[in-house]
Amino acid sequence: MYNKYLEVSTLVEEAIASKKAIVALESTIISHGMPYPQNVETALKVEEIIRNNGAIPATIGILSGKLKAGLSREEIEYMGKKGLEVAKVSRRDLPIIISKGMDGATTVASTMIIAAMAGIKIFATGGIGGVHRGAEKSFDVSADLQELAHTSVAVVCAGAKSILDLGLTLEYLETNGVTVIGYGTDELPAFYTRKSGFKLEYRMDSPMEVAKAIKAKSDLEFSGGMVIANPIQPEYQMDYNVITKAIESSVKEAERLGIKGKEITPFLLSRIKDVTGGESLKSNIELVYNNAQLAAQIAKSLVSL
Ligand code: PSU
Ligand code: MN
Repeated sequence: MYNKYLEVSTLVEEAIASKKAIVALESTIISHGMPYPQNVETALKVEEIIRNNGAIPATIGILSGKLKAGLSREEIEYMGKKGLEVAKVSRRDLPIIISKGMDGATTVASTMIIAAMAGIKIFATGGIGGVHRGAEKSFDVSADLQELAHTSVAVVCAGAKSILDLGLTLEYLETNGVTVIGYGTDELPAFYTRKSGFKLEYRMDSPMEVAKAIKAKSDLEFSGGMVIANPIQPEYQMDYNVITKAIESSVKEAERLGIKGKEITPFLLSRIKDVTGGESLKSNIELVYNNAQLAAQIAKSLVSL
């Protein structure tokens, strides 16, 4: 019944069959979002957090052209070690990676596609892609946003980094009918900081409230995702001025070097980490843990409805 390119691990398949709570995880955050070995440690700990919160993790990636839902520990290690050598795969890249039998790390967009194929409804990550600053000239809008418009997977994230234009990102999501829920907050979190100054229309304060909204969308037979924006824990957030300066200098450096397209997000992430002396990496790791925990709780609530 599955798509012929999809391979679901035994554990995930069993969880799907018995209607257990499952949380999908992406692999670009492993290969392109963090350095080795922290990337592998984080990916494995995230899975553990999901299990400890009563759900089954399904890390998603592409190996030898197969779309994998449920990577093994060894496969996660392999992706993490290969790092930037693994292709970063979004929707447009999928046909090529499959037909050539290549390995690929999945972004939010392609992780949503594979999760939906496998029947997984909740996905935890760090930050989503969005409308880049200067998009009025560059037209750089992440394919993640179009995927959120069409593919029915709810994404728990810490908002989006201010390497993006957060105002335009929210407008784009609104136009495309994507519901954005602030979890315990009235504004869009800016990844490293709890606040961004951009107000959100909807706030929810419990996993069950979120699960009910996801169920209502599915009952309406509306296709498309949802964004659950979960602010970083107060103790791990960064100083607003420090991170703003780091982002601004990194964006300028990317412009100076003429970095564009799919390279820009990984470039900015690694540059910000260097400029902040690794402090941003620590925050990044902690907020992913926080999102994994919430996603597991939402997934559990959802299966109980
Ligand atoms: N934002 C982060 N960390 C990440 C990414 C985004 O804070 O690792 C990754 C995700 O995989 C996301 C992708 O889907 O970058 C977006 O890339 P682009 O802007 O090229 O669409
Ligand atoms: Mn882009």
